[in-house]
Amino acid sequence: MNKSIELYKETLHSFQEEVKTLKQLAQFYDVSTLKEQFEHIESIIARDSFEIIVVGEFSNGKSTLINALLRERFLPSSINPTTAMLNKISYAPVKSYSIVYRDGTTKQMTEEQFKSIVAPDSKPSLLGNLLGIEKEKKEISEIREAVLGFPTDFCKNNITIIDSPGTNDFDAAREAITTHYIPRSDAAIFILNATKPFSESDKVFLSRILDEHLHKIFFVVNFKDLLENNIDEQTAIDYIKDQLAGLVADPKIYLISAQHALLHHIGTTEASGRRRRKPLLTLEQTGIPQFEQDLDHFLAYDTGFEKLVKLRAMYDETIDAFLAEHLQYERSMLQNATNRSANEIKMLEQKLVQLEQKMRNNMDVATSQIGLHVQSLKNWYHSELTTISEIALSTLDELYTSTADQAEIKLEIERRTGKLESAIPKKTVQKLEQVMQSLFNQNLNNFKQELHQIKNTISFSHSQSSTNWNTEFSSFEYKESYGGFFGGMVTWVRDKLFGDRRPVDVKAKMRSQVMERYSVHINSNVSNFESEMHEQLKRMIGQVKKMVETQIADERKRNQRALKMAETEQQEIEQKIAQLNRDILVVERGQQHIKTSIDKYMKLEV
Ligand SMILES: Nc1nc2c(ncn2[C@@H]2O[C@H](COP(=O)(O)OP(=O)(O)OP(=O)(O)O)[C@@H](O)[C@H]2O)c(=O)[nH]1
Ligand SMILES: [Mg+2]
Repeated sequence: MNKSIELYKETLHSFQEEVKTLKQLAQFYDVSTLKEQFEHIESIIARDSFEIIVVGEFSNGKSTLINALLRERFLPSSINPTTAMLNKISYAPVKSYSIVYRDGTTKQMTEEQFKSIVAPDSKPSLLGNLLGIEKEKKEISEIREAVLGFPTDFCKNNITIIDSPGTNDFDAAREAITTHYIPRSDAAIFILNATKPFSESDKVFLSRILDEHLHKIFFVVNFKDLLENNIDEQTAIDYIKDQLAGLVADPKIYLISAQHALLHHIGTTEASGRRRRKPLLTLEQTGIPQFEQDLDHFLAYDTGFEKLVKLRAMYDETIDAFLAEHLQYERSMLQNATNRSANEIKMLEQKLVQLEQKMRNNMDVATSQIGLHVQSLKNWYHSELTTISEIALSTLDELYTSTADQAEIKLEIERRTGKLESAIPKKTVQKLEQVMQSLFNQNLNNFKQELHQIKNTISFSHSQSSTNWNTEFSSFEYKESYGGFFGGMVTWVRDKLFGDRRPVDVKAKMRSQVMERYSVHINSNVSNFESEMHEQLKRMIGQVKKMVETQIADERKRNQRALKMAETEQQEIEQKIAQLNRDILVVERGQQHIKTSIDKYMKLEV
């Protein structure tokens, strides 16, 4: 049959292997529609026979044409709609008739039984057998198809010819043929009627056949004998060619008379003894010999080719859908996802670095301003001490008399200055707080806000919960150490003032005592205070700096955890993308492989 049957089988085999892989992939990606499509292709590959289906409107001569090819009135035919179901005719050494029911069961039968079921109207039932007809009709609805054997060379080499029921608009049978049988067939004989060529319904039917990748179609125009002359014949052919233009490239059109050819073939050998009409056309004129020759050639040489063309078209369509709608689509989605998280990570890192730098600058500025603030603190402290000293001396002047009790005076001085003195540490703390506020408050609030924003970005993308953010910057830990300084100073002053009891000129002595206590040490006290304030502010700024750094470091750590998560996600996504890339490559290579092996086969065939 085929010049290259081995290569054909080889090509089909590699096709089968590719489809198997792809079916598994479709299953892996859970695309059931494609999986079904691949299974359908598999079923076509697995089927060893070549199926050629005869289609067309009812009474166009489908059954008669097949009979002419078989050279026997094997299938029933009549002017009424006749063929009621699909008849599949394959080679068998002796004629055989069987019916396949919808439930899958098969029933062998005699020719008579078969004809009464398959074409009940072609053989008028006895009037009294009305019940029988009803029964037959009911039976037809349960039948899926008839499988017939016939001893003919035409069907040798696994060729099956299928006679289909006639169709017209909105016909259920047509629907079943187009949706169920056409996609399975490898080629078609489309029968038209020369006296009413290419109706609108023919056109609709044809476009559906073409949609199903059935591209090998023989256009057979029957009833040639009913045309008056050559001019009519040419007109019919031209009209059909016109109609097919744009739908089918280079269509093969045969003008035939199936009935007249059949009459020629049956000749005098027909045993039935029925009355025969004298053939009006010669066998050559029936167009059948030419058609037969082309069909034979096609069946002998081109069936494998046709099957592969059809398979490749279905395969390409399925692969394209698989690639574009599933694999490549999914890949681009995942690629977008990785770009997004990579950008987020970069952005967060950058923001933290910027914030850290900004805070360092703020600290530097604050440190450089320490001197300025210490100067004003020092001035304030000096004036406080001076005021206290003045109060002390004026109190002595006011109260001193020679009879006055010295202890009383000292007590009064102590009373008047004590409140002011003891208020100094508290006031100093307040002043320091003011200084810190003027140095940092705005900065720290901004810092807080900015860090918060960064955290939000992180928690938005990676849902990390924030901890400890409510640490307040206002609770500095400088009060204790500052209190220590003043405590020491007060003790020292008290010892100086009240521990000494030398008997000298009483007022002068008292005055010098007051001076010693309140005035003499003002400058050294102020200078101690100054260096202490300097240290304090430095320490406080250092604490703020540490706090900021800790906050940022914490954020960094958190960010790093988020990064790790993002990276793991990214790794997963990248793994998926790599998997998709591999699978896309598998699909593309498979497609290429099929293309080359089919091309190789076709080169040999042409
Ligand atoms: N004059 C003439 N009549 C034909 C020709 N071919 C078929 N017929 C007749 O047309 C009628 C219909 O033929 P069938 O073969 O039953 O047509 P069909 O397409 O199988 O019809 P359905 O099975 O009903 O769809 C029959 O009476 C045939 O004898 C032909 O070439 N010329
Ligand atoms: Mg028929």
